Amino acid sequence: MKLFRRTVIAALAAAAVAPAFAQDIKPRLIRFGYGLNEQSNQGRAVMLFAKEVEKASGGKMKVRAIGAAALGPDTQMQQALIGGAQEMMVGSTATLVGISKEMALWDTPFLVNDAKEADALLDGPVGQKVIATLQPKGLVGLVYWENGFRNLTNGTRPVAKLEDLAGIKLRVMQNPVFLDTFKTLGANAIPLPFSELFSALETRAVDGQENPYNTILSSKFYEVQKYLTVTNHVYSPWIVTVSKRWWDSLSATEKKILMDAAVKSRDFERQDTRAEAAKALAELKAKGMQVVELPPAETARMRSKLGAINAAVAAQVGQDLWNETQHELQKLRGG
Ligand code: TK8
Repeated sequence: MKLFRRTVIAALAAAAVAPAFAQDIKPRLIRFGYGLNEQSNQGRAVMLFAKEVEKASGGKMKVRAIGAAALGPDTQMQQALIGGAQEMMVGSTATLVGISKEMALWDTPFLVNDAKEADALLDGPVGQKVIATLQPKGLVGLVYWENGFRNLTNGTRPVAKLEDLAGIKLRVMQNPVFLDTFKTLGANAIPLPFSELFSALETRAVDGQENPYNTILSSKFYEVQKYLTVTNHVYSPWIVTVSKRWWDSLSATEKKILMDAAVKSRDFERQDTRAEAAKALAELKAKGMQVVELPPAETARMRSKLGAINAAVAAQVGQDLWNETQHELQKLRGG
């Protein structure tokens, strides 16, 4: 009798901890890879995701967060997800264009003016249409996180006008739109995985790169780059993806646990990233970087050179999606 009562109490206690029902949740190990280090905005948000999943699954679903590209650069992890050798990752949408051509939409220079527009576009119907293109390719996209507005750094000279970019060996992501954008602007653009970037800058294999303030800070690029130009030339999203092969083996409860945690991680990540970015420029100056704010007239000159890039993106993602995007942006701008 005593034993029976104890068992009932234990069962009730377990149910209180994990309200979603045991048989719907199996013990799972989720290998979650990412490119930046643990101390970055990316690392902090992966940690939050891991905690949320463990909590919601009563400790049955464990997330093993593996940062600093220890599982390989974005493109390698994407293939591991497709093949089912890895469960989850977060990385740049830009490195997904070989898998989904529609992802190139987010590479359009100067597409959005601020974070509010970015959130509305990414979380709205356009962003959902782009995410949906991944499923037939073996990936399930859950949510977009903020990487952020990208800015230019280099170790050669202050870049204060278009002509200053001429001949600068600039690392770009492995993505044709970025490559063409910086070639068009006169730089010597070289595609490289992020995991090779610090050492390429250090050895002067390349002179410069472009990334949000947060990454310039967390990856310590200020140690190997003297000049920073505030260009805000494109807003980069990150995207949280799941192996479709693995996803299809999950119960509805398990899928919901992952999706809910992904949404929480997105909201946390955007806030955290924005708070960090607001302070980062001052910190980068304090670390010795020389900062140039690109004058609006120079931004306008750059934009006017990039007309052909926009047309190429429109052709790649399809004119319908492009028009819908422009229409959404007009609505957001009150037009
Ligand atoms: C991290 C990358 C990075 C991106 C880049 O894996 O490659 O420059 O901005 O955030 O996805």
